[in-house]
Amino acid sequence: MKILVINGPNLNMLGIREPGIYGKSTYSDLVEMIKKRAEALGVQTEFFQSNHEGDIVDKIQAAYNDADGIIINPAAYTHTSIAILDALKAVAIPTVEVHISDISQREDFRKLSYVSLIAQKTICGKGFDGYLEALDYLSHRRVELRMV
Ligand code: CA2
Repeated sequence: MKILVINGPNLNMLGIREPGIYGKSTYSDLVEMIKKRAEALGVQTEFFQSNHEGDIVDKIQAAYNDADGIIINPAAYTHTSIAILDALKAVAIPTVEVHISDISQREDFRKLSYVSLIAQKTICGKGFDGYLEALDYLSHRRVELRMV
């Protein structure tokens, strides 16, 4: 099973600024943490971070017939990008949306998420652990599908 982990704009800055909202750990810490859990679960992972909407759309399209699941934190594009929503709809790969912060408790403009319209599950406000929960969910979902 292969899971593609996509992070959107500015998440490469994790640990460098705004530790009060996003924590002190870096993007590489996040990747290492997910890799460790993936190894324990026997799941293959691929990581992609971009500050560019079209590059994220290209990556989602490239996942068609390649990835079995997508974990995505679209960052600010969560609240604006119909293009990312459409790409996820087009590839129809089981998707979990993750946000480090609780977007429901922040500014009003963060309350709308286009990706939530397609995601099987949305995890908010659990910090980096949200990505691990998403990985667990997608890998267990595979077991359930096998049993059907
Ligand atoms: O809580 C999340 O994970 C967000 O997706 C993060 C986005 C924000 O636009 C969403 O509303 C919620 C922002 C990511 C920016 O990350 C930074 C990290 C360190 C320093 C500055 C920004």
